[in-house]
Amino acid sequence: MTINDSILLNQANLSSLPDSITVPNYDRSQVTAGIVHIGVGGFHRSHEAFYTDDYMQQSGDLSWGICGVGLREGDRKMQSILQEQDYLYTLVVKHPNGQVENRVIGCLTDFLLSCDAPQKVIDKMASDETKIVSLTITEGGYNFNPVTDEFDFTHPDVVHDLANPGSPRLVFGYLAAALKLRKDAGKKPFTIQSCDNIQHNGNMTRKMLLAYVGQYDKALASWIAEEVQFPNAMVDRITPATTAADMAYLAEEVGVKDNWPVVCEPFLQWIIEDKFSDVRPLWEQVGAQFVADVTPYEKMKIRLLNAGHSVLGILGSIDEQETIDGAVQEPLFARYLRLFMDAEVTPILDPVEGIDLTEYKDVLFERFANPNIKDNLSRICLESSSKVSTFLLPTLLQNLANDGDIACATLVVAAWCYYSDKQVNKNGKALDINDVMAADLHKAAQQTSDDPLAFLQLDSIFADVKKQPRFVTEYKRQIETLYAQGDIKAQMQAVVSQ
Ligand code: CS2
Repeated sequence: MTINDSILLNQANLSSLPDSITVPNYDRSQVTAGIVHIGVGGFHRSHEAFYTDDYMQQSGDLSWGICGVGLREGDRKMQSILQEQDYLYTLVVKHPNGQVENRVIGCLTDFLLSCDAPQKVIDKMASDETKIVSLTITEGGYNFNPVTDEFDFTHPDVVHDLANPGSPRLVFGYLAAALKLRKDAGKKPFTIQSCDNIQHNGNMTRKMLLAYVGQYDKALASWIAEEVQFPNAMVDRITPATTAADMAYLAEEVGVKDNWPVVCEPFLQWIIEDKFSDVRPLWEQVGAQFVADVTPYEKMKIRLLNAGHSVLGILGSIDEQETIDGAVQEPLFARYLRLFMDAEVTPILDPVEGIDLTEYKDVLFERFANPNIKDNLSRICLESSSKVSTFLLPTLLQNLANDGDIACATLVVAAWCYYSDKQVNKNGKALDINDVMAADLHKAAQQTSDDPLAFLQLDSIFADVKKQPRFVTEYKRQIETLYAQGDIKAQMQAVVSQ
């Protein structure tokens, strides 16, 4: 089949799609949007949207459509592609054995861009239909200082939003404006549901929103504190960035022309605290787990999976690895990662009911090794300044306090400095670095030859760890060797052989 023979994905063509692709079994014209979701990236579309679509398929309860919202100009491309496809997209689930499941997800009902129509976004969130506002705005989107965990009022967008409450740029301005409309109308609030990889993501959202609102409207802040629920949740499904090859596969082998499908692994998990401001979808009917306290699950996942990704991402990038599966199939990278998980993370995890940690780690290795999920290291290293602070440094700090092992994590910090300074891999190939702090990271890292501890000057990241002499000594040793020899594998080998 050629791309010209493929059928364009849209509502009118749904019934003509090939049999090999599953399509929604519900009447999309009857769906109402009980959820407004901010940050419609690949992960939202493979995870919450998948669960919600599945729930509507199985229950027939059509009040859980999702209205997407983009807060950045960069979301325009996704918005216009999805709009052309009547908000339909294909989820391509790739198993390690080569089996592929293709399914059209139908629960997205609309997509608003806040930069075009801020009031429309606020009104949508405030409307009676909306029961949940969910978020995947990345770790950096919560605007907290990672060292103090306090709201960063110095951020230029926050200054803007406080002065322009009708057309905010950040999520907090939208949540605050919509909740104010609800409060003034005497209505119930919506639930605010974070789906980002932050420990206690609900508590963090609550704390940041209350700090922001408390700055200018104490009465609204008290109402939010009393009435709005922010369930913590652990979210999981590896979802690499969509590539041109993914679109070509759908067009040429399946016969569907989809301009922004999502590819993901079969594994998925969502563990949520059962506290909602109003009604919610019965996601437990389609595999989500509701628990009273999500703390041990989220810590396990973030410190093993997400930190494990960063370990492979940063070390692998300065070597010559391109993808997570490629890196984990190299024995040295696999041994290093396992040592990090066993010696530095496992000792600080609390027991998790129903989960055998050894098995959990074995499954993580299988997931990372899935040869059909080409998860590029440039995606993994995207916004490393937030990821390292959230996924890795808390483990390092806990081990420093407990006299635990720190060699693996410390070498990753040294490697991150080298990566930020050189910006090329060991073969001289330019690294694709995307980080709001990229310029600061580069500037600090560049001074390493004169001062081996220069990178640690970045207080918003390292203020706590750099106070620890044991860390500083180990970091200095690692960074001096790295700058003298430029051989990351030799240093990884030395760590695993210790
Ligand atoms: C990754 C996550 O962004 C990252 O660094 O670790 O996107 C990861 O793939 C997901 O959290 C998996 O659930």
